[in-house]
Amino acid sequence: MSGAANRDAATAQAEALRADALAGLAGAPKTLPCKWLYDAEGCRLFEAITRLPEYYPTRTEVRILQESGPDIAATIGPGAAVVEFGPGDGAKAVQLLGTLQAPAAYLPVDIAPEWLDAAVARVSAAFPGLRVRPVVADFTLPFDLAGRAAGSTTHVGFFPGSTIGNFEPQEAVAFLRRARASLRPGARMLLGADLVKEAAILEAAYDDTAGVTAAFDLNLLARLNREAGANFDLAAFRHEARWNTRLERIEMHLVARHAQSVLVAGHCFRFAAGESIHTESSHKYRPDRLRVLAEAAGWRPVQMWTDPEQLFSVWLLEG
Ligand code: AVJ
Repeated sequence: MSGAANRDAATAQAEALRADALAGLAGAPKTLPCKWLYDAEGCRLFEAITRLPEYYPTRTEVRILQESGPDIAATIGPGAAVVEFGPGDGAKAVQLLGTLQAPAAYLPVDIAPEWLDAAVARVSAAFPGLRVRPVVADFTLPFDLAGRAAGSTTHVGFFPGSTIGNFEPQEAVAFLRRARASLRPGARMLLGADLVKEAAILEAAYDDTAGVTAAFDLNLLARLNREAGANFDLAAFRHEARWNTRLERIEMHLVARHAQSVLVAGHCFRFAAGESIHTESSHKYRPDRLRVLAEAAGWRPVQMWTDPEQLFSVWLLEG
């Protein structure tokens, strides 16, 4: 991308952040979209979260992918093109591509071109002969993959990490339906989903003793200060992880320690003592509910793999 195009993209992003902040903070309850947690500092903190003793999802999913690798490879067969939605640093793609038989291509899809670079570099280094074609697109909207994979390869969508859990259930169905429409007919989808479990395990995973998740959550306020003309006092808010029993989701909240006013881009927002900003929901699924959700989006679940403690699930769906 040219410098000018990068600057335009950055300006559009700053405007979208400001608009989302003004809308979310004007609501009752106050909310901020979780996608804004992932600036450079947020990505670094999220990486650190994945290595915490309390944060079981990443290591459990990696182990499931390892142990069910031969099974997954046999079901998918040779010559598939892997289409990954939100590839992060590409580490999980390297693992999957390493287990598949002669994969034909890797197509990481992300809205931010600079976030695709890391995945492209990592996968290209690990598989020098592999066809790697990044796709700049917002995967929460419909997009076209036509012509991005060689010949008659079959597509395998890859959506690991339980990112599906950050959508509201009806948004998750919409995403899965659009993903199906974007992939070739006959495509498969490999989906990671975190499972419902004891509240204590979940709350610890989202509020670790080292305070990394708290720093990750509070960085959103620091980002608004840096990029959206806000004047949040970070010491006046504390991070909280709440298990919502009814909606079966972990919610991250930033709770005001005392009554205060905050300015964001010239607009004043008042907080009562104890009032919170809801910054993220991480839905957990029971296998039966995930099955219903996939079917509502037109997919057929063909296999589910889990770990011995049934903490996490990896699904293979057929179109
Ligand atoms: C990997 C983005 C799905 O919800 O578990 C981790 C994000 N938030 N700790 C998750 C997250 C707080 C994570 N996702």
